[in-house]
Amino acid sequence: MTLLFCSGIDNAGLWRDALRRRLPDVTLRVWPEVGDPDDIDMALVWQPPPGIFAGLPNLRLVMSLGAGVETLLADPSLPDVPLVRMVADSLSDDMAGFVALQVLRWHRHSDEFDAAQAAGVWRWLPYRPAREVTIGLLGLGELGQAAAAVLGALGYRVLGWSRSPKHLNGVECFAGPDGLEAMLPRCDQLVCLLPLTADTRGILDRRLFARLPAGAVLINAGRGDHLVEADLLDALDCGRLGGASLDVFSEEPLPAGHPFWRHPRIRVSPHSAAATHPAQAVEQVAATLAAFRDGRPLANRVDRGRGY
Ligand code: NDP
Ligand code: OXD
Repeated sequence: MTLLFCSGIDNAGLWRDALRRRLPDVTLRVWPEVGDPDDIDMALVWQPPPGIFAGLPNLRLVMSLGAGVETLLADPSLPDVPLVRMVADSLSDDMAGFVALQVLRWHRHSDEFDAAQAAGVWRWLPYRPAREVTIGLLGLGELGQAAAAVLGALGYRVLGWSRSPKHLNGVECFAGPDGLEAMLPRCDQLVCLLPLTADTRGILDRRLFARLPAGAVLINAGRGDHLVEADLLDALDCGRLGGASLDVFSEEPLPAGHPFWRHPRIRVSPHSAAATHPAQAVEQVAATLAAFRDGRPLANRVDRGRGY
């Protein structure tokens, strides 16, 4: 088996070490040093150059280094072979931690206290008990469920929305368009952990913001194209929304001079909510390759019809 690794951001050296240790019988090539393209039968990629697959005629399996696969699905050169996305406990832990960090930051006046400290002012501010604060999650998959568990452990009331109906301990679950309409007016903070698909693109728009309680907070760690940027700016500027934490953007890196950088009610992070750590994620790669070799069903296989 010959595996091509291609990522502009993941550390190829760490991945090489992890793969060699865990899968010594797999031959590794690191983009752009492909060698003979006919040798490559598997690829492990994050946002590879568009069209990359056209030059790999013997590819039998593609694995995504990320959980979201919208970029791969949009590449017409992607062959009709199994596509497996990243699911790892460490990714879920990281995302749950990011969501908790942002929820607490807005709920517990973290920015106001930073500003007060900078001014040398002792400033007490009231806050509601966590059990009276409701957090809505858009997406109840691997990451949404991990976030729900941590928020629940912190005492928050957790609501969650998915495409198919669910029953989850400690989460009041909603599904489908009617479920969303019912959930939104109850959310003090709304967290987007959806995949980007034709159905979810632009979902965070003025219509959705109008359904939230006045002053609600938005946290987007899904994809930048879930958000209609101009609608967010309007909603913040008129007070409909109280703040936003944004980890993902339509254009990444977020361009210099973009209004999000300096908006007083927006907190920007550089697509760092959850990372794929090689030492942990290599276990999923190994499990996928073992199942593939044995002809067993592949876990975390992307359903191309659904788009995630
Ligand atoms: P999953 O596929 O496990 O979960 C997706 C969830 O979204 C499911 O609950 C699914 O519903 C729901 N969903 C999808 N489409 C719709 C729809 N039209 N209406 C309602 N619900 C819908 O994905 P993950 O949790 O693993 O990842 C989610 C996303 O998080 C990724 O696609 C990626 O975009 C983003 N991400 C961001 C990172 C970051 O660092 N910022 C890191 C990793 C991922 P159902 O359960 O019914 O299928
Ligand atoms: C992912 C991501 O999809 O990092 O894993 O956004």
